[in-house]
Amino acid sequence: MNHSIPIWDSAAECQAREPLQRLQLKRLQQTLKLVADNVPCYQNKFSECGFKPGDLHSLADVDKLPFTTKEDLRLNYPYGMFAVPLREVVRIHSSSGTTGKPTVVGYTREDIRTWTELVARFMTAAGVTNEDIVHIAFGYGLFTGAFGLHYGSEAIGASVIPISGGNTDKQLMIMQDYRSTALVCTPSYALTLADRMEKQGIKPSDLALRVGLFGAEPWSEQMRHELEQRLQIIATDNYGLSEVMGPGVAGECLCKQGMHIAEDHFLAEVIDPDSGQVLPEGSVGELVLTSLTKQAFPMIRYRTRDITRLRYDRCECGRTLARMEKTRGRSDDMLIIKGVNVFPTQIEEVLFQIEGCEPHYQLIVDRENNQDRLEVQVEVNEKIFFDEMKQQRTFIFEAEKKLHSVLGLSVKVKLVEPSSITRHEGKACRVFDRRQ
Ligand code: DLL
Repeated sequence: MNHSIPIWDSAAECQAREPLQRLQLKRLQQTLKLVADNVPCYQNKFSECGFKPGDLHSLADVDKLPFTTKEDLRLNYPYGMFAVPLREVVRIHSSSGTTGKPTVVGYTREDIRTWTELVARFMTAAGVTNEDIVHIAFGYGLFTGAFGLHYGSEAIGASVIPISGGNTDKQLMIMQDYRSTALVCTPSYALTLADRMEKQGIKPSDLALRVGLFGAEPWSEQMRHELEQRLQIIATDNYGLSEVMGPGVAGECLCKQGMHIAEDHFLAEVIDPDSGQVLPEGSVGELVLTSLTKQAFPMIRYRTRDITRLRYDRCECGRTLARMEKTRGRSDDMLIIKGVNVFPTQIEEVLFQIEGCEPHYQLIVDRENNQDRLEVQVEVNEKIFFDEMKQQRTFIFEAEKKLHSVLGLSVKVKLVEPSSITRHEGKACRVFDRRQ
């Protein structure tokens, strides 16, 4: 074990698999009893498939349990899935639903304690200590990002700057003056900050930043590289979703080889999104999560729609908890173009490898003469945009060729003026599907 890397809760994070699995089984049985006694949605689901909580004797039996989907949460809006009376709930958050009603999630005091611990775990894994000044640029509000990271930072003893989202110039002023060392936001907002710095002539050495804790949206390894170079930081990834808790479900250590899942609090499975079958270890598929300790809002086999792969080998940092690969995105974000599955992150990876490409792009999907058409609009540096046509043509040719070879699909690349694509303050929105 590498003792130079601090671990927040080594008893939990470095335990052997056998005791971990015993703990998971015990906690799963308790959770099943909790929902069977208190949540009508689960009572109905269990009776429909003839399952009784006492029937679960091993973790392998988990596939006998029904899935929970976002639709279940919508049907039980707002409080129907809560397993405790509201007087025991001390906090309510909501998912960032873009259509229809949001989903509502609740926390007991104990749930907040667990959440705080799990965020402190991954922040410590990313190298944050009580010496750090943590700059939280997630929007404070119903979104779980800001409050989650805020409580975790305080538990570590770091100094928190709850600046919240937006107002990029002020962010940069505070970052310089207060000497922020750890930046918390979405990767796309980190990029917006880097762009603004460049515009204002602020150099990374004018700031004290050394680490970024980025999450809440998919981002590629190329984007990581870009952020590390431009901000001169170590950029780490962390994952979570409000339905399951918020940030803290999984996070990277400094080895940056996948995000450690808090398996003592969540049981993770990977399934085939079409058949619902559990896939063998190491397969790419949809992540399904079951909460093992949550009180107010337990989730049984929640279909996250996020596509990833799990690995169970021991990490160089000494943690034994399984790791999930950077997610390629949600299966709902996956575009199907002329029958080919395309994730926006695949396009991002290709674009960022091309000389002169700026890290800002958007995807426009349309239908022409009954044929799907994907246009990739991308910003290029001023030199290419305002220079001779020849250079532009070369860029387009190279981008279209590389995209074709990675996606197996012809796409049209259009160069757009520097700074013309909307910058993001929260989660990026890069896909415009005009086929519907
Ligand atoms: O985004 C929770 C969060 C806040 C995670 C801050 C990390 C940091 P929701 O708004 O409910 O919750 O969105 C959850 O965002 O199902 C994924 O599709 C996506 N997502 C979250 N983290 C990552 C990540 C928060 N690191 C949805 N990589 C999830 C890729 C992510 N996608």
